[in-house]
Amino acid sequence: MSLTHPHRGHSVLAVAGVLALLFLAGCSNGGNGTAPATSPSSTATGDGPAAARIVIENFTFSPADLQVRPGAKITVVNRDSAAHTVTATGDKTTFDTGNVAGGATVTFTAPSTTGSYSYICAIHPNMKGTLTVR
Ligand SMILES: [Cu+2]
Repeated sequence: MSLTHPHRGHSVLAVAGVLALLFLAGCSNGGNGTAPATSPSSTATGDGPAAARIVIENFTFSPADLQVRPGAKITVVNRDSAAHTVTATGDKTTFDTGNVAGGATVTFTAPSTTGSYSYICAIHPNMKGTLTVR
């Protein structure tokens, strides 16, 4: 009889230890799961320069009308195999990426003056887009 008491005591401690390990494992998993989810949403609520992006695919600018802050950095991703440009119509000095090779990514800086700027691809002038700075 006297041997059962210490045995019981160990069982209780063992169960408590397993529960503690499960609790700790659950905590670390929850932390890892929520951390990546919160960081993209916090950047998305920023001023938008990180999201300013023009994708060229199938000889089309997307989005056709991009809205950015003055002086925002704009990324241009060319998913076609052909080279393209993002060139402001009228005064080309407003912005002009020059040739963006197929598969290449470049950046340019949006004008610091608010307004609506039309642009084309200098190689394929039928490709049209609008950059709105506001
Ligand atoms: Cu083009």
